Amino acid sequence: MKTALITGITGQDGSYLAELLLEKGYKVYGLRRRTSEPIMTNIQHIANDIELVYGDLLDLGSLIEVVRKVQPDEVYNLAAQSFVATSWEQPVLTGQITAIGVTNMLEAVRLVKSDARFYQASSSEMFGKVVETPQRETTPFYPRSPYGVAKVYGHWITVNYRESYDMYACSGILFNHESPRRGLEFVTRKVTNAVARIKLGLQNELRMGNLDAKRDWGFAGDYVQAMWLMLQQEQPDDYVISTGETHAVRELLEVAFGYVGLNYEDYVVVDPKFVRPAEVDLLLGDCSKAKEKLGWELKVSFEQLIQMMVEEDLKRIRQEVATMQLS
Ligand code: NDP
Ligand code: GDR
Repeated sequence: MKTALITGITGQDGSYLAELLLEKGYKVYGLRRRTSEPIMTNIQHIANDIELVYGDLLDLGSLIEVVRKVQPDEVYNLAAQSFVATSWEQPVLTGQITAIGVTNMLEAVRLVKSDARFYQASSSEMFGKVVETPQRETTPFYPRSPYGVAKVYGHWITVNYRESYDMYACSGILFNHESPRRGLEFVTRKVTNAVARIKLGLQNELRMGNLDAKRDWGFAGDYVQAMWLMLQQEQPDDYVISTGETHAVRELLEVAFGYVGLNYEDYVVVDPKFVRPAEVDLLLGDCSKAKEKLGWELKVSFEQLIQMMVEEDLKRIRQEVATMQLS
């Protein structure tokens, strides 16, 4: 039985990855922070199958202790301050967690179990300003937010540990991926949650930022497969994971509102509060290397993804309303 350690297990990707590794027969450990609100909605359903260990990416000592205890064969470093908008409000903390946190995790692995395979959650936000389209592994980085800058650091330190210490360290450059477990602050979930609330008569307006930004949106369940595949190869390498399709935020609104028979223009208001100081205008990934070398495949289309998210939000909100009416 292989043992995996997942940082960021309470987040969207951590929960899907934990499910995948459990299916494959892994013993799964997840790093958890001591926080004031320990609900952990995304992993409640697998709480008995995984083991949670306390630690924080900001605290090297805690990570060393965790790696000593877990003795992982594979480490998936998914933890980050991952919301781009917040990275302007908390640029230093974002750098500490999303950049230096990667070095902390790599150091813990190097010092305690250097033969463990390491996955770093790199991001298409590293491409930032359009230099080349579609973006691929060789496209130069030009990050446009403190988050993007921190991810560039995390990416290169991972490459550097691979080259300096001969560690099996990979960096997955993942484009946006979404699911019903996506945080409510991210644009897809903000929209699908609002569509469900508007349809059920609980809300009548949705305030948004830049509707012209374009993203390459895939399904998180498909993307965690790629993370696992990257750690099963003979040689460590870096891969772009994307759908190869791009859609404007406006199209996301059309599809999500359209799915419940509504016109987004009747509800959406552009609010400067949600417009970012610098924007990434266009993301479109070329994942041909991952398809060819990893045999990775995409299963869920953009339309299916948005439909799945609207349906899940409708279901959850209907249940919440029913529970409130009963109590
Ligand atoms: P989430 O925001 O859903 O999850 C982030 C996770 O990081 C949470 O489990 C959070 O734990 C944890 N975390 C935050 N700070 C710390 C810390 N100091 N120490 C330990 N854990 C911490 O992110 P996603 O699941 O969407 O993304 C996973 C990773 O992939 C992130 O690194 C993200 O930047 C990256 N990425 C995501 C993409 C996407 O489209 N989803 C695309 C490309 C990259 P807690 O519950 O305690 O807050
Ligand atoms: P992103 O995702 O910044 O690409 O980072 P997000 O869903 O937050 O924004 C996508 C695009 O939508 C525009 N937008 C809005 N965004 C939000 N959140 N709220 C709004 O009201 C709104 N209106 C318009 C944004 O300006 C942006 O252009 C995500 C995160 O998961 C990162 O961690 C990850 O690395 C990248 O995807 C790839």
